Amino acid sequence: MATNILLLNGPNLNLLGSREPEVYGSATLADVEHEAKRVASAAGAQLSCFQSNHEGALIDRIHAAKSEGIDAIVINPGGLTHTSVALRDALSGIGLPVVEVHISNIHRREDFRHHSYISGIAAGVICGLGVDGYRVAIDFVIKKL
Ligand code: CA2
Repeated sequence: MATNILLLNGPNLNLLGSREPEVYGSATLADVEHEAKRVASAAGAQLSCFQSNHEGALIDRIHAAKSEGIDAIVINPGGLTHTSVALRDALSGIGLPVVEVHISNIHRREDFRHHSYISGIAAGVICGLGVDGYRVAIDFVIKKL
């Protein structure tokens, strides 16, 4: 059976490519999702995508993942990274491997971005590689998890 990956993006990542290109680059979320599907498909895996600006919608999608046969989650939780115990509990509650991705290097930015509630339950964390980090995470999930 093909590896089944869920790519999640949190609040404001729908704005990719439209503002702050110096921080987040010029690729749009549609570009990121298209490339993620291409990379997964080339490796014989399946990938579905979901973005929401709502914490509860992300948590509902995470809960549904288990019964849908998802094998691993790649997530950029956006600003919820630094605030959401609930998102962490949802991810740890379903027991699937998680890779956390940040486009920017959160450790070079404001102090409040240095702590992640997600990293402690993630198999791996990628930050600062721009949108290439999504591809690295997907490659890792397919080859190692
Ligand atoms: O570097 C990342 O990927 C972040 O997860 C992005 C979050 C930020 O709160 C995290 O600290 C780091 C913000 C996403 C907002 O994305 C935008 C994209 C374009 C324009 C405006 C916001």
